[in-house]
Amino acid sequence: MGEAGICDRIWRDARLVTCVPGQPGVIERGVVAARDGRILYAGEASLAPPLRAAETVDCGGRLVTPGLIDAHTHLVHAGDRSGEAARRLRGESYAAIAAAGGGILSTVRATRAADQAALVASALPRLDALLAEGVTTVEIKSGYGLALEPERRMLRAARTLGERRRVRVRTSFLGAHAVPPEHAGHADAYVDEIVGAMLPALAAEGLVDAVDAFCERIAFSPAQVARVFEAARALGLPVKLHADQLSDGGGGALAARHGALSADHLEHLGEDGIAAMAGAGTVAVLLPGAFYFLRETVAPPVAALRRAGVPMAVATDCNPGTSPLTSLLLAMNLAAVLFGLTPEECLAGVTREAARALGLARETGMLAPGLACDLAIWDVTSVEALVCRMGPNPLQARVLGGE
Ligand code: DI6
Ligand code: FE
Repeated sequence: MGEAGICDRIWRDARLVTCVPGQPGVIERGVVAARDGRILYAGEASLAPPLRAAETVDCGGRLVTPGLIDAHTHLVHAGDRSGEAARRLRGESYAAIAAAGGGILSTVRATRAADQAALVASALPRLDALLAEGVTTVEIKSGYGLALEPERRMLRAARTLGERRRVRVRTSFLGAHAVPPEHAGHADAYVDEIVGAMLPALAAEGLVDAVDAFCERIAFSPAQVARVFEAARALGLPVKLHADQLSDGGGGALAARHGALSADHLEHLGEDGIAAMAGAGTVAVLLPGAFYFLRETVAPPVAALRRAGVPMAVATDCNPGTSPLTSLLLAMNLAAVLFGLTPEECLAGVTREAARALGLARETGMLAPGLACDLAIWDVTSVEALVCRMGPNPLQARVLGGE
């Protein structure tokens, strides 16, 4: 504790949910103490060491959780694909629309045409919607540039968002999202460019916190993804994967083999993939917004993931095509209703497990000594009341790094 529990700020009379494994679901009359942006103590007031602080915040019995973490977003993009979604509702398929030049490539055209300031300006309202619901950490992917210059603009826009708002931003380079038109029919040549030119340059500029890829029949093969992952490893960067979303392509197992932080989507994940992920400690990031918006019918194998002890995170997948969702609270509700997660699993999925999925388990995601003091303070008294509603935003305050 050091210096007799002197701290900068104390939050008292909280109903605390620490999300630390083994601790009670809710700690009544909890207290959180922070110094230099880090948690000194989080737990029952009656068990706390003597604490003295310049400022005390009375939580009035409100629920206090770790700040929320959205571990999978495509927040930075240009263009509008709502017309395309309406065509899908009239019966056209995602694949047919993509084949006719729509889909990801339509967003690529719009994003390539946008400068960095425009990318930041269009992403800010989406980011603000997340922050208004208690998000303190957000992952942002590239992947709509698909060439060095526009991918760099997307990643710089993501970094700029982190400077314009009080939020921790983690970037993922998703050059292997789709094959760009100039390489149509030559995916391997595009992968050559990713591993030989794009990734090394962007990593050298400090723009890449992790490397992602889309492993799917309509995107990149396991062998192509493996090349991208090997290039990431050579640069010391962690990897993650869009895996088994539309078909079982062995993506979960591939991610696990490469020690991935996470494998995301996983609707069609098979038994082998589950076992491999459990063995590797790869987090399953569930994205119920895309499942809902694409009107999918095969849900990820949540019961089997739970049995195998695979950690499960929940994220928005905020993107213009398959999950135009800017509410992590609604993602939690969808994960409960559509995938069968318990309210506690939903909360752990946007805190502790989401931090793991970003390689931030030692930084945030739980209320425990030494971690960043990232809090969300809610005008509700139970975790159920956060998850089992659609629309209300009970956030009362958001704290990042003790502020
Ligand atoms: N899976 C998805 O659901 C999104 N990307 C991906 O790899 C789709 C992105 C889009 O349609 O723009
Ligand atoms: Fe995605």
